[in-house]
Amino acid sequence: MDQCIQRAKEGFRELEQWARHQQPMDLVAAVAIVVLTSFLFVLLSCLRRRKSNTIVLAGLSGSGKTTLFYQLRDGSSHQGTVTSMEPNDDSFVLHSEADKGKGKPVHVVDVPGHSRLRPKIDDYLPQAAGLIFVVDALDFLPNCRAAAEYLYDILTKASVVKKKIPILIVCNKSDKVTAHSTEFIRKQLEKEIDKLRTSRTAISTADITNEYTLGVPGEAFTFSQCVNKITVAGSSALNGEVSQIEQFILEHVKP
Ligand SMILES: Nc1nc2c(ncn2[C@@H]2O[C@H](COP(=O)(O)OP(=O)(O)OP(=O)(O)O)[C@@H](O)[C@H]2O)c(=O)[nH]1
Ligand SMILES: [Mg+2]
Repeated sequence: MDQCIQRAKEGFRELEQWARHQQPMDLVAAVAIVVLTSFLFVLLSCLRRRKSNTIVLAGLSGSGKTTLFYQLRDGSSHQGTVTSMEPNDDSFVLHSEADKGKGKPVHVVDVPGHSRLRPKIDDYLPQAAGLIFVVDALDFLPNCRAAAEYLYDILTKASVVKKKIPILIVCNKSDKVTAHSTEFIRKQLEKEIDKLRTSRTAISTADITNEYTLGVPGEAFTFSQCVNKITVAGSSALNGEVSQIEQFILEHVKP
C-alpha cells in the first residue's frame, strides 16, 4: 500500500515537472483533449445503456405465444390461432395501459416455435430488452426435455449472456385445473438443463454450437446461477390473466 502511494507521489511529481516545461498553449490543448475524450466516452456509454423496447416471445410450438401476443395487444385472444409460419412483429401500447390512457409503445416479436423457424430469434435478440419464454403448463411433462433444450440454447447465446437480457419463464394455460404449478415447472426445467449441461459438454467440441457454458461446475443447476435475471410466472393467455407478463414488460422497456 505504502509502495503504491510512494509511486503515485513520484508520478505526480514527474507530471508536475513535465507540465512546468510545457508551453501554456500545449497544456490547454492537452487538457482539452482529455476533457473531450472523457465527454465522448460518457456520451457513448450513455447511448449504449439506453434500453430498447423490444420484447421477444419464444417457446415451443403450441405453448401460446401468438395467443399471448394478441392478448397483450388487443386484450383478446383471437381464438383459433394456427401454428405460426413467420414472426408476428408489431409495436403497440399494451392494451391494459391504453385503457388507462397512458403508456409507451412496446415492440413485441412472437417467434414461431417450429424448430426450422426458431433461428429467426437471432434477428431480434441483439435489440431485445427482455425475453419471455412461454411454456405449456398443461402439456408440460411430454415436452419438458424439448422446452429445456430450447431454453438452454437461448441461455447459452452470446447475444443473451453478454447483454444480460432479463428472462421471464411463463407457465401458460393456468386456467386449466390440470396445469402444472410454476414451482414444479421451474424445478423440472432446472433438472433437465442440469442433465443437458453434462451431456452437451461431453459432445465433441466440433459439434458444440453453444457459445457459453451454464451454471457452476460441480453444483446442480439453478436459474439463480445465471448471469441473466430469470423469473418464473404463471399466465392464461386465453383468459387474459397476463398481469405478471405486463409488469415484466413495463419494467424492462424504455421509450
Ligand atoms: N387453455 C388454454 N389454451 C391456450 C392458452 N394459450 C393458448 N392456448 C391454446 O393453445 C393453442 C396454441 O396457441 P398458439 O398461441 O397458437 O401457440 P404458439 O406458441 O403461437 O405456437 P406456434 O405458433 O406453433 O409456435 C391454441 O389452441 C390456443 O387457443 C391458455 O392460456 N389456456
Ligand atoms: Mg404462433
